[in-house]
Amino acid sequence: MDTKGRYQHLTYTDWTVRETQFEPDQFRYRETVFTIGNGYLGTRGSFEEGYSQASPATFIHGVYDEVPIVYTELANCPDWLPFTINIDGDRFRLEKGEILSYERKLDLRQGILSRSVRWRSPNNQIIDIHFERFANLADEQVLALRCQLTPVDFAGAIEIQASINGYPENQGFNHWELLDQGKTEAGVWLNLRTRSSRIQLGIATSIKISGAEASLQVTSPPGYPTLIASFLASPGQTVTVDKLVTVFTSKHVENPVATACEKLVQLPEYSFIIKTHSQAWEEVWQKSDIVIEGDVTAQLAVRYNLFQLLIAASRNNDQVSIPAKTLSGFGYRGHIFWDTEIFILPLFIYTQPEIARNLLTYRYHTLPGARRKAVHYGYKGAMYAWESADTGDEVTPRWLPPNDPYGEDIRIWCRDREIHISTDVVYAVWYYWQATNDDEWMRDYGAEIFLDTAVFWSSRVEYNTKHERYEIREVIGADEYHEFVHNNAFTNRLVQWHFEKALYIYDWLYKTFPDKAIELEDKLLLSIGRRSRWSDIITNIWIPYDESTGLIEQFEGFFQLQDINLEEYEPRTKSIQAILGIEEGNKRQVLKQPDALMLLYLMRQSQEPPYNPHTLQANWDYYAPRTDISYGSSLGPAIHAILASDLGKTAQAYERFMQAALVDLENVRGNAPEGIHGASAGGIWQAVVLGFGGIQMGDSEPIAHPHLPPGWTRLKFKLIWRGKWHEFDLGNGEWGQGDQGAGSRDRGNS
Ligand code: IFM
Repeated sequence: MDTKGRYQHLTYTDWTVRETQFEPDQFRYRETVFTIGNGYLGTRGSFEEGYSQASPATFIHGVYDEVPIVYTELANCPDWLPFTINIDGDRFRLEKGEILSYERKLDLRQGILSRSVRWRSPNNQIIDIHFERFANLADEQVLALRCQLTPVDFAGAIEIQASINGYPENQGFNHWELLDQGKTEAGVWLNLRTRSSRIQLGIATSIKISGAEASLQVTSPPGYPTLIASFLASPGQTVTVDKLVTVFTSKHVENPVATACEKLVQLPEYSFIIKTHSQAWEEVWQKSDIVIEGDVTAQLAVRYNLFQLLIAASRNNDQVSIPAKTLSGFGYRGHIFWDTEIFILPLFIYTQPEIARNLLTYRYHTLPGARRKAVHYGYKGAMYAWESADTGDEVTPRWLPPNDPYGEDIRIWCRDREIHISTDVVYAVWYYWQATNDDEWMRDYGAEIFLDTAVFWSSRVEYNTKHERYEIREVIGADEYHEFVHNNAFTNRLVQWHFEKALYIYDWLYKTFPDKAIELEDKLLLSIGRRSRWSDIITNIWIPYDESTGLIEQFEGFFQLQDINLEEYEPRTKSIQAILGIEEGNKRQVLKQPDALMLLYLMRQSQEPPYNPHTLQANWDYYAPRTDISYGSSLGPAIHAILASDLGKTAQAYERFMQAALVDLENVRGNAPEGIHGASAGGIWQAVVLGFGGIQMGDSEPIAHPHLPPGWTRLKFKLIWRGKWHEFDLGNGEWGQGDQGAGSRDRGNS
């Protein structure tokens, strides 16, 4: 903390995030920032020695367990980090003794978190301590932690304890029951099971000491198996302790504890594991890296956001998806939203399509849950959950307690009304297919998702006989400040688009895979009558849009609401909803996040109506000033950055972009402790590639129309389009010339 009570900012180089002071007040936010992972699990950046302010967590994809109110949540798994150091009776803790130097560093290129501390113990002995840890990207059930200890000015006895903590908590609730624990020649192990979902987890650990003769012991208090090593060290002598961990669950193997123990015995040396891990990262970055020259903060922040998504996406499991807070925090309980399909998927579709396919196949596996939801609400087909977890059933809480202890519980309507999710999913299915030409996947998975959600919409859309038009009533659009609206333009236009593409896919399937078409026709009851209703809806659904002015009315009656001037509320630190209350917010023309503009953004990709530069300008002018962009949803700023950039609004575009890019690194919204803002991170990829890089997917290949922020001298990235890689190496020219591409030094495609 400095003299004004502000915390010390992190420092950035191209590939590293550095913390140069220990800041006890920033514990939980920095734990989020220093999250590591490997697509199988994520581990928050808690310190090995443990602190009462800490909120350590390891989340493994798919390990959900029941919980009151929110139905199910990702269970915090046993903590593999505990590692204590005792020097001559003094236990190493940063708030005791004296910190003589300190640095914590996340190396994004290699996915390694490290910490170097020179510490004077209360007994006045100085020691250098270096920790490093990683979740192996090359072998995902393997975790590694190294601790190097070098006495500076003393010779003496050091004892270390390396443990597994079998009592992890989800904010006070422990999901695990201890089944058994034990030791083998290699190390110690724990066997646990989640209380309701009955998922078994086996975890085993070993230590290896080099640089000193050590005596080893095992102690096994229930649920906390521990390996203890004692040794003597003298000034300048470095002793290295390697703690290796293996972790399996019954979601993947039959006998997790046996598999964890067998795997532990077979593990190679730490140095070999880290080498294969780094190689795996090199391959990932080869595909997904973005190089920015001329702006080191933007460079690092972009890589940081990509890193957090790359560690959150499963490479080997198509039954799971990416939660809104990735695998990095307790926020939203590990539930999956439209954040994945609309915000995060493009990074994967265009740089690692096999991961995008996994993420979309999760939606195929959760169709049964979506069908149950449709039945529950009295509709047909598949109605996706606003918040989804392992089965696809709706897990949005119905009620949430207020912050005020005397307040009323708050009804959460998103589960009932925020139904655009069903089309958000197919939007991503469509673009995955366009980018990959993966006809087999479309035949086996995508088509069923597309068509059964169309069946849902066909039962949800209502015909208004008075106005002779189709309508969708009682919804929440993308803007969640208005919770009960009719004919939300965003929803209605996307549903129209959904039917257009569903009919196209149906015809394609019939021509290309007639057997599959017949199978789905029977399974989903796709009669001619049903399909002709789809065509009728396409022609006659009402989209509140004035072609003469280009202005979209967010929903029926929006323009009649009380207007607002957001500047009158400045300076502030809270959202408009927190200031006005839910009811009052509902009555004003104020948005939590882009809605009509979100529709234009989604249609911008294919330049379909109502997208055109004129409507974009008209709607920007109207809606941007009425959007609570800094305090509303974190999903907004990246989208505003792209649209502002399209409109030549240089300063605003960059400001919004950085607001999104630093949302977690600098805790811009104050809620980074709850976990990484996954959608915002995905929006960052889109802002750089589709926004500043101006990539348009033409019919044959992607083309850049760059308009880089001032100061960016180079922007370089790769995309894979229909099986062929395209490299873009763009330079800066005039800012804000739309898609003139001035100054581009696109070195062509290869
Ligand atoms: O999906 C979002 C929503 O759009 C705004 N509220 C938070 C959700 C999860 O990120």
